[in-house]
Amino acid sequence: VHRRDPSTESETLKECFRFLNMTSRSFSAVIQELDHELLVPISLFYLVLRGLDTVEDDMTIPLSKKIPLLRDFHNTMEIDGWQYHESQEKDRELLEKFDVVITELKKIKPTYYAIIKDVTIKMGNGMADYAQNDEMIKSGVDTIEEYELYCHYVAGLVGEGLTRLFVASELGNPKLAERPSLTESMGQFLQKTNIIRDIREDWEEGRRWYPKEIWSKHVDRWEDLFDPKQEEKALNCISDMVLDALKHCEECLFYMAGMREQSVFNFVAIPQGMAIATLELVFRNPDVLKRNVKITKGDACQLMTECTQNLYTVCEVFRRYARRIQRKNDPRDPNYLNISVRCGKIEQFIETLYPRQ
Ligand code: PS7
Ligand code: MN
Ligand code: MN
Ligand code: MN
Ligand code: MN
Ligand code: MN
Repeated sequence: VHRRDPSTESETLKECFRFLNMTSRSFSAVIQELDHELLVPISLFYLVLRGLDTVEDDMTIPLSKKIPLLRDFHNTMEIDGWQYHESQEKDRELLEKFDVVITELKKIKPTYYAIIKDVTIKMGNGMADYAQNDEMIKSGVDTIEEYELYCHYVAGLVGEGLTRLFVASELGNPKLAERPSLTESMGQFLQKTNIIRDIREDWEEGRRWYPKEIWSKHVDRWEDLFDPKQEEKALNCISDMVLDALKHCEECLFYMAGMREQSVFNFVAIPQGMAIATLELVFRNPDVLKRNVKITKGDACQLMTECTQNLYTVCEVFRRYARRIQRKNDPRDPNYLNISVRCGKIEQFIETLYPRQ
């Protein structure tokens, strides 16, 4: 069922949907299948955060301009006619015509608007705290705690905002709002996967999100991860990062068990399924150190089918990829045993949800 009805849409809203299709590969389709009540609010939520992220990612904007832009974005998104023409990023057209998003934001229910604004305040300030720059002597994150705080700002808060929208619209189980750690895990799992996969691209752009607390166990200098002679150590470092991301799986499955509406279930489950498949793809894969890897179209299609059914089929996806990670696990990896135990725990958890006789 297609929930959009273009005949009732204003020109500015049509433009917003064009931006949604232009800027998001994985989210645009699932967002547009959402229940009518949340379709426009979540599309605009996405575009606001995409605008903020376009500023964050643009390494041609000096920090003296970028930091105030990020910190003030929640005020900026209320200024009629506001546009930004100084970005060099791929999605710069969104900022160049951001006034259409502002126009449409003013039409949504105040409850929904307040949630979007609250997340924008917190995310913009968090991004500003972590803004990196190549002239900086100390660049990148040091501890796992700092790494998780960054993931909280850019993804945990999205989860929080979405959960508040699901509950406010009565499409989500109100009990979810009482379990912030489940919501946080949903965001952490997606963001950590993105960071693990983007190691090479982020480094080429002058950013480093892997925490020193993890990579320094494997190499002396960050650059050594990209030295072909030290490939084995780099793969062990990626394993360490994958092991850390896998700790969120059980809470993600638990969160998804709380969904009560099919379009919302699909919207939350598809990205999670893509994430576990991506973790399996990057695990012990030397290509990650050289270029951006992506799951195949065929795998993505199968995942879409499986993640739009029910919790059981999503559990099957998690179990399949946990087993594939087990199979690729290398006894020479210092985390061999930890990874094996972690994958076993995920399988056990699924077993408790759906016991076999
Ligand atoms: C469902 C409880 C409002 C739908 C969905 C734009 C993707 C872009 O792509 O390295 O490598 O450049 O710069 C929890 C989505 C977390 C976020 C974070 C799930 C908004 C989104 C802005 C919570 C998505 C995780 C930056 C920040 O990384 O990316 C539930 C909707 C979700 C946007 C994502 C992305 C961060 C990001 P890239 P970056
Ligand atoms: Mn980005
Ligand atoms: Mn970013
Ligand atoms: Mn321009
Ligand atoms: Mn990234
Ligand atoms: Mn990027």
